[in-house]
Amino acid sequence: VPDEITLLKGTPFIGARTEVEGARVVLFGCPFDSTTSFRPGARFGPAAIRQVSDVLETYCPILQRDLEDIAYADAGDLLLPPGDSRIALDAVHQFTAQIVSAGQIPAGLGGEHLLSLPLIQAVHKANPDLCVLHFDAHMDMRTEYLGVRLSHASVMRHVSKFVDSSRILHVAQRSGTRAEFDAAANAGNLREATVSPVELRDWVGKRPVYVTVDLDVLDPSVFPGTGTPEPGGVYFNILQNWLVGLADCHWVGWDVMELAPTYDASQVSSIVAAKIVRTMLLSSTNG
Ligand SMILES: [Mn+2]
Repeated sequence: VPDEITLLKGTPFIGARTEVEGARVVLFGCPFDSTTSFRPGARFGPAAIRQVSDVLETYCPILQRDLEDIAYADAGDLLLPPGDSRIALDAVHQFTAQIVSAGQIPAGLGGEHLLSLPLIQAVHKANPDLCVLHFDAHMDMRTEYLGVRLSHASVMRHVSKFVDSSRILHVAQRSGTRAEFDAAANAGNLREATVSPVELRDWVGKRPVYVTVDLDVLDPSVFPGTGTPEPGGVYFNILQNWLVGLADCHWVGWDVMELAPTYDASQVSSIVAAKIVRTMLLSSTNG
């Protein structure tokens, strides 16, 4: 376990303050991709999201809300050691716990999806009645991947050890083992891509919600810049409408994971990721 948390400061996300104190939402980068099973590169995701974020307007005409009206900070990137998941997970957990104990909403920018685990753990500790919305192409419910238990293919399996399956909703998954899909069918906690924003909002209800977005939930034609692209995904507006529909819910944490910018020279994937971050900043602070 590292003695202290080290944050690397760069250009912040559009409109963000760099001072964490007093912010309602605290963005921070998790540049780590050591367990990525196919194509590495998600460690460069946080920097790419920030770099292109200036192309966005601060105003969202769908939500009719402006980033200028909310207090959010960009704390920078956590210094995470390549190749040691436990140290990386501990650092993310420690920093998330700090944010949560200050009454703020932690928002992680990935980085590989495994890093959602310590984020959700720290948020769950303060919110025992937490429910989790999981947008992803993949079930991520494997017990291990090639012998590795702490894998990005196992992240939701680990989450399900402390958040009951009835309080996890998997949305739009289209890739996984038969066992993963059978388990979700038995638990009744998988929704197809046709699920409406209202259905998702009603499922969350008044409970504190953590929203984890693995961006590969989007179709590779929309979002090719990722480590494990999976055809058959949703268009941008589908994902955005789901997130907009949650604007009146009680958000207590969220993340946007798995942008690997070097696989998309057009930078469209990075812009897609940045716009999803903007949407989640505005939706999570509507109340
Ligand atoms: Mn995935």
